[in-house]
Amino acid sequence: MTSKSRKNITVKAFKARIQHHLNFHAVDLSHSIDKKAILMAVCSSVNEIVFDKLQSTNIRRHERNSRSINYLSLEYLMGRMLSNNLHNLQLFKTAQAATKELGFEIEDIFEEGHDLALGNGGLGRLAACYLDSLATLDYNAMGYGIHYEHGLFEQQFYNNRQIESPDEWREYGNPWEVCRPEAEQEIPLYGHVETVAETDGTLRKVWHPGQIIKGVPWDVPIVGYNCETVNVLRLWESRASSHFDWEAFNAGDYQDANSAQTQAETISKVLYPNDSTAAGKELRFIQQYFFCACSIKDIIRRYLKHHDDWSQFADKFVIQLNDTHPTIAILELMRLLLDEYRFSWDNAWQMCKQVFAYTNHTLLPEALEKWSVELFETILPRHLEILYRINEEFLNGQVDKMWPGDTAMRRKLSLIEEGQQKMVRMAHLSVITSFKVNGVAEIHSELVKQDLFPEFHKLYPNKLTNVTNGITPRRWLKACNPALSDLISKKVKGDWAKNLSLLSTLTDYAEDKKFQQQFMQVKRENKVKLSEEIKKLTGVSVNPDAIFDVQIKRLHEYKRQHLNLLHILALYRRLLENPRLDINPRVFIFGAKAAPGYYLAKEIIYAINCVAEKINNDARINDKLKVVFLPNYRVSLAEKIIPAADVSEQISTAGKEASGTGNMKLALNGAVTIGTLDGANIEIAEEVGDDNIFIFGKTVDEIKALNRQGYDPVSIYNSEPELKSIIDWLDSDYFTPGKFGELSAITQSLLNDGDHYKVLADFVSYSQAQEALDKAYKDQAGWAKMAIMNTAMMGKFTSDRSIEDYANNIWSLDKNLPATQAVKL
Ligand code: Z57
Repeated sequence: MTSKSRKNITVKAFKARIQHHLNFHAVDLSHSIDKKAILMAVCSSVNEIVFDKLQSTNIRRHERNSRSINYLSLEYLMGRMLSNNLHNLQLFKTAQAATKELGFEIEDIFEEGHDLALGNGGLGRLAACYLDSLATLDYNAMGYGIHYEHGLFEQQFYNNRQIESPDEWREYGNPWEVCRPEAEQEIPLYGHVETVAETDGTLRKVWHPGQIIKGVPWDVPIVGYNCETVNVLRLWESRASSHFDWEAFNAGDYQDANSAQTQAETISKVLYPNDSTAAGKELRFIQQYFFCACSIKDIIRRYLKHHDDWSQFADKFVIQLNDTHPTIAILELMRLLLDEYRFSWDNAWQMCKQVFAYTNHTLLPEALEKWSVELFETILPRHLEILYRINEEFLNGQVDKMWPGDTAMRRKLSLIEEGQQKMVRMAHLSVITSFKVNGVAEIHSELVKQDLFPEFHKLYPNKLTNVTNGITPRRWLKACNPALSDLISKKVKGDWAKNLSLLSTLTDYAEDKKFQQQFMQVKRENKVKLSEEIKKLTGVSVNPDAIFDVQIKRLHEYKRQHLNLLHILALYRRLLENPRLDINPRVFIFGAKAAPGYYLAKEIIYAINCVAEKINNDARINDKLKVVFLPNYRVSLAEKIIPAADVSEQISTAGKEASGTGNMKLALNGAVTIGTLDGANIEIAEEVGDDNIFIFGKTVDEIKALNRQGYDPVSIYNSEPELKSIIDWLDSDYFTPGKFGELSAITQSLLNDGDHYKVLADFVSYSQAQEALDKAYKDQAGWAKMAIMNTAMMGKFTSDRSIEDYANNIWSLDKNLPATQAVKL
């Protein structure tokens, strides 16, 4: 099929295809069609086009032999696929009309789809946005990850507490993947290393693994927006290999054979639910190695299919490490080059230094991965030997040259941390090997240079750099907010979803009364829709004319959902003291999952739910305040909340949020940010201007100064009467009748445990910014102008810009020809 006939596919033809697939799924068309069946039939109809495009993309790629970017990530938070694929294929309206003729609203069909939740939060969603942009910009890109049987857990609330249950995303099959048995891999684990003397006297290392696991690839097609490209996300599933103990099986020892299989399948069973903390579990380490080894072997297989020597390898492949999670890929490439392909040490090391680049996503010490030497020794003995040699050459070479005889410096920079238990520092290995290391927002990248890796920055002055994160405007505006998209398209000429900076023409209308009214009318319609969803999910009725104030992100102390909670309590208290207090009605909307093992995060959820219950049922405050915590926050829920948000809460302790990306999504949809000078908030403020954002709180330097002076939260508690009474209130049984001290874990962390994230230090400033915001909302035209300016000035934060930054400054990708000039097939 040519691109022309694709574009012209009629409603009639598309409907016929859906019917064909319904037939194929043996659905009796004389009866009412089940929603799941129609979903599957629509997906199959779309897939006919998608896989056809995938084929021609592959042929084009092969002909051009272009350089490829290989993105290694433990997480991909894809969300639902159908709506996005329809938009990217320009098929949305056609599919909408075709399904309508079959008696369905397309939105209802989308609701039947399950999120692909193979990630935790920002890092995983960033990977998904980058895949969208890589395809849209027609870069030769491949994503590699794990085909988890269970993605991020589902969350419910029971008695105000979080309950987790397993994510069953493949329960009824996943239409968006295809198995590729021809590319499966065998992965060794455990065992020992033998030194063998060759006939010429040289020594060779042979790893005799104790176990072999099979990696089965599943390919998810990634459809570019309004272009010919379809790339692939390749996800590895673990299975018992054919080297599996059939002897034991045949000898009747079925139990043993079966348990080996169970063990093998355990590797890709479940995603670790921690965000910004290292799990430190043996199975997690094996997951990392398993997927890196599969991916590196697949990359080599793809290269050797078209080349008969290694001379072009570093020209044709660049490998991006998404955080330190895939760092072990470095040692696996070294091992294969040395032991399988018989490279000299120097040649193998040169090769590795040319192909890897690393993105750092956090400064939090608890997230910086370390694995015990002991674990390496048991599971990857050969990799440990290679690591030791890299370390030796690094310390005796570069480190000794820069800091001769400085043993303290050697200890500090070594790949091995000495101590009770020797640990391998994965970030150090990534930094010394990679040709570029980037942070994810300007301030974060500066802190990486100045505070996290100052010595590495001195050793390699051109290595550390910045690429500010971005989000795809296809999912995060065009698909999730059709009403605003239509309004924008009336004013903005050209394909703004492909060139987001075009939105800046909206600044011309920021003070246009009619446009302001239309813009706020769209916002109100979105708020009405969200109100219905809130009612459905929580039973709480909210007023669409209230301010919708949104904090949606993982639950973490550094993100300070409890600072938001303290301010809600302040408002509640003020209203009880003066029921006629002149504030805008406000609905506080939370969405957040807590890692199951993160005690305080779960206590914060519990506290917010308890306070919400009290406030929502208190007739004295005349519905001026509502608090809702929406359960099971995930990509598809974000797509409903974001278009309806008036206020975006981005209130992390300065220096702690590497970038944030939810901040960008909310601003793009016309929410006004209240935030600290942290992560990408700083760059958002630069774009929208100080008049269109509410900035509060201590700066990074002020937080550092506080730490130097010695921070004393108790003195703040004692000197701020309102804050004191709120904290005491939370400590009483007011929100948990009859149960005293039920919420004291939080107050203790603030008062007795040092208030690590400076909640009390920022409270007064936050409360003042909230007052200014409330006042600003009363000026309807002024608020509309701010909201419009936010949408208009988000051009910088498209993930297309981020990907062009990576392509130009890190990956050196050749710009592919526009698809219209592509070789006709
Ligand atoms: C994660 O979601 C992030 C960093 C991590 O180290 C891990 Br583990 C998970 C987040 C940051 O916290 C955000 O600030 C950032 O925007 C996001 O990664 C994408 O870079």
